[in-house]
Amino acid sequence: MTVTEPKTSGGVIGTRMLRKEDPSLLTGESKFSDDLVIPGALYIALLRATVAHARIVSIDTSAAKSSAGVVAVYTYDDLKDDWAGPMPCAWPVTADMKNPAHFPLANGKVNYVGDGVAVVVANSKTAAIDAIEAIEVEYEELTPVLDLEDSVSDSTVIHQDLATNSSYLWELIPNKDAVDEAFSNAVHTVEERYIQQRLIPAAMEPRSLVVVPAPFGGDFTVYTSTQIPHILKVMLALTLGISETKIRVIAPSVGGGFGSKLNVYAEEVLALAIARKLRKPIRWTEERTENALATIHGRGQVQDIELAADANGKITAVRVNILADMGAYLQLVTPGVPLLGAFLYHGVYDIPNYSFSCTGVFTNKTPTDAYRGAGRPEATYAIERAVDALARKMGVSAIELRRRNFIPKEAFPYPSAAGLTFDSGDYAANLDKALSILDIEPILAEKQARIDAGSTKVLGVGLSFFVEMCGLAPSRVLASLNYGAGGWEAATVRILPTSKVQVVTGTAPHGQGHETSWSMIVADKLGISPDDIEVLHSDTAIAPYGMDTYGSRSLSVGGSAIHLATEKVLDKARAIAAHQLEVSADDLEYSNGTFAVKGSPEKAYPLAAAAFEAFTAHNLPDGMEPNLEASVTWDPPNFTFPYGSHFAVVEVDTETGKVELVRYLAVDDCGNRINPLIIEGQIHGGLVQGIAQALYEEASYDAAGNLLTSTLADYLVPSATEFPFFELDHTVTPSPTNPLGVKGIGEAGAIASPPAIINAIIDALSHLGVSHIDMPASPQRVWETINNAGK
Ligand code: MCN
Repeated sequence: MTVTEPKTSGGVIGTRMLRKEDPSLLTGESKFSDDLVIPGALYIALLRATVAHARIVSIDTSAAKSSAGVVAVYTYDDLKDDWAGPMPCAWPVTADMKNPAHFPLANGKVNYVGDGVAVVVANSKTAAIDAIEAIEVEYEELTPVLDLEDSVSDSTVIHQDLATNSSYLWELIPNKDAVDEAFSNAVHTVEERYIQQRLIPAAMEPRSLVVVPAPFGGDFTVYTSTQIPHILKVMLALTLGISETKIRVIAPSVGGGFGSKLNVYAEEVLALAIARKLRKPIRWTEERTENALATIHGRGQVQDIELAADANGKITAVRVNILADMGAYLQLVTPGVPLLGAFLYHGVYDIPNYSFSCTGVFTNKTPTDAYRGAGRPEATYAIERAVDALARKMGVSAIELRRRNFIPKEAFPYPSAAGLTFDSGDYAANLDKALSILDIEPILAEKQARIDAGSTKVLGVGLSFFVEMCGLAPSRVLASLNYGAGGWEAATVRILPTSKVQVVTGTAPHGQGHETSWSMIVADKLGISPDDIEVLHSDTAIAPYGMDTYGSRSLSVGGSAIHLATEKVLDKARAIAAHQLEVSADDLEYSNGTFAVKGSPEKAYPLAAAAFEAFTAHNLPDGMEPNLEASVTWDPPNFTFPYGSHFAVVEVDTETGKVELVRYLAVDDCGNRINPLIIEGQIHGGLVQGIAQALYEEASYDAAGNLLTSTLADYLVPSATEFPFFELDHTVTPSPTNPLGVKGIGEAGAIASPPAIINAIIDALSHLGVSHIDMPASPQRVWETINNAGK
């Protein structure tokens, strides 16, 4: 694939079109799973473990069973024949990866606070929740394993049958000797340890589902708040032993996922199993505290990173060892999350020698899995902090050191030492643009003036220059990583007899504005109004297959499939027009909904006429099938590699430790831009989540393994008032790996921002001897760091 410019002419791509989705979302017309009115539905509620690690001695459900409104109460033993196998993990990263059997309800032992112990089925939500209280469970408590390094020592083993807490060791060490040699010859080295705290995704809409059995025929419709209706359908079929043809999954409007709804959850399996057993609709919506306990967490790593550099600061090697917290069980893609970062610990730098290893370990905590950026924020944080540490050690500016090490633009497509091929980039130009906007000199002067005046409000500037791999695909590369699904995407474009257009996509948007973007792609190509285009998605009965939405893949893979299907349908329309005009298709040019003979514009044939002709099929070219419709399944040849410079300017109060974000500038490059308004919204959202990781959020546990941050009063999700207005700009290096020349943007903000903030805080405090601080940089932690500096 060598396309470097989008083949667009319609003037729609690149415009700030308002999102088509918003009027119905803002007026409440859009329906979420919990809004659906399903007569006769029963409700389920789960009794969850209140201890982190314990054997279940007994469960007494008798009182619950006789509670008002209760239809049934089930434990593992009651349902063990209702599923065909354990909960799925679709990413066995190594052949010998250890994966404990994980069932929707605990089998004799609980492994984290929140683990499901029993399920009540009742005729109202309140009756189900009340009956939960009546279940008596006797536990024999075991020592909880909470710390990653304690876990590795195996002093207490969580899953006895595995005989170890280590799930896997995954290594990417293309040439160990060369790495060792680079470190022996290095003039400068840094050796850093960073902690990636656990985060709670906290989507605004909690998880919610309704399973409706058909009155006859054994079919089920599963309405669920998911990012992956297609993958979920396959997984539910396999886990429950139900023919895939009998399951239809519909994701109605979904109020955010951020990776947490890229999963198969116990409640989905339980609801379907119980609906099958009782032949009744079953519904469930999680409480906010259940969301904190029983929806996956993100991050959770201890990162050791070392850099070797020559006298000039040219980095010659990077060596990384990670301990990754799997939590109590492996969810759908838990083990693979660190691998999504494994190839990026050299960042945007031309580092010839690379060594990465990751040990995935179990703890008695909520399972982890993909959270916005999944692996790539971790990698970016480590390399961008380590480069700053090296610059401090060498006494050169962090900006200058980055310039000395950038992959030069002439080197693209760039074969990285980690084994990827970076598609395109011009990092120096992007940094130049950011610096021209930032105007750093007055900020540095003010910073120094405040230090000289002995001010307690000090300033710092932090830079993070990120690159990520997204647009998850190609299938063959995902196969080499043992990922259990493809990376392609499917699209159908139909021009209907009335010349309205239907687009069917396999992507599953949950806040990303696909209905708008996909309409724009088709409108641009066909020269029609985006309002005449309807996008159908997130229903497995409408789109037979798709690979869903995650990994900032939807535009570069799904959008490209739509673009190609539109070209294909236009070719068919062109053939119809040529037949009607009795000319060769090559003699026709197309613009704004009409084919015309080149040089004779009066000889014209509208697209609308072709659409109607394809419907009546009265006079089609010989052998042509009726209907104006085309389908494409697109599997790109490579990932895409968006990048950008992010600058944070912070003011730190040295007396209270409070950090105030004064400015935040992001200059992103996501290749060609379909809708700048949506792009900016995506960057804003990502930035808020990344900055929240740096400053506010942490899933904290006590020594017994209780989650201390299980409400939004304790878990500090910031709001708009915590942020300055973000300054955004961009550069454009089209990706040569897809026909639109686009790269993903959905995760960029969350990937880039944490190191920008922490580097800025360290910059503000370095004159006090501070060279390290962990996230979140809460006022208390900053204050303690200042007071411990130099001790
Ligand atoms: N876009 C564009 N031009 C580009 C790149 C993107 O106009 N060059 C537009 C796309 O057309 C699309 C949107 O930006 O409308 C995001 O596209 P893309 O980067 O392909 O990402 P996905 O659509 O695959 O979304 C997934 C990504 C991920 S992985 C997480 S996590 C995330 C995110 O999107 N979760 C979100 N954004 C979110 N936004 C909301 N509101 N809620 C979430 O849960």
